[in-house]
Amino acid sequence: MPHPTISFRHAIARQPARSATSGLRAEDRGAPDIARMRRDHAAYVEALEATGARVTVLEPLEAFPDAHFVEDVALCLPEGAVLLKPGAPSRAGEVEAMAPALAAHFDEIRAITGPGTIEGGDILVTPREILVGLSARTSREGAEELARLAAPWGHELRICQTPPGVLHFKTGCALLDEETILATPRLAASGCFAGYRTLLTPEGEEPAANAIRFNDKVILPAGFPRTAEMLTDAGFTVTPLRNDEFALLDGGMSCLSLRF
Ligand code: CIR
Repeated sequence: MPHPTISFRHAIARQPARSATSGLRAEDRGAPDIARMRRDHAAYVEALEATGARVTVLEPLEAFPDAHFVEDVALCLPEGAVLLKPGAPSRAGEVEAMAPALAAHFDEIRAITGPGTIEGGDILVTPREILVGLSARTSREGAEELARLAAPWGHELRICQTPPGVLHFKTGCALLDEETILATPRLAASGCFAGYRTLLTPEGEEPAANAIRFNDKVILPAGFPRTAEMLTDAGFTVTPLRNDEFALLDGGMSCLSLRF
């Protein structure tokens, strides 16, 4: 049976802007439909709220097409928040826009100043450590600066590698409970989850790994029935949510919220 996990009382999300049609993507598979994207975003917020959490939904930012992927610009820890430094130049200005929302919840806010870069999608916080996957967006210098900022709060950071060609570390993994990680076989094969219990996405269902455990739910992108069944059999309560539009922009379930 799943172990109890850290509970979340708040989340911050941001509505997609009309400019989201020009969001970054590794491969152009067509522009997302904004109306559908907003409907799916609303369903996501509702799913978080249904667990009893309060969700702050920020206004769209037309100047920043990827700004609804709020996870990448900040890290929320129990002791305080860290403003990050995206590796995508077009996303740099999103950080400043997030600061006021964090100030409403955190007394202590630190900031990555560079020269390294680090995006939240590359950070997996577990009860024992902070795992950071180096990627095209997250540099060793960025990870090391985060390690220095988080150490006085009692957090240890371990540097891993996001597989080449994969946008973010958490594109391929999610923390399901205090000791269990859902991961793609490719990411798990790197050995970075040694000491954890891992559940692997079945072949062909790798995008399902971009999931989140939020209070009593595992929120999973819809369309991955074998993963959903595996998690249900393992004792988790699974909530599948449509993710087609966000997937066109390389987004999954974790990137749409900051959770604390
Ligand atoms: C980007 O390339 O930055 C966005 N289109 C997608 C960001 C997804 N973020 C995440 O998985 N944490």
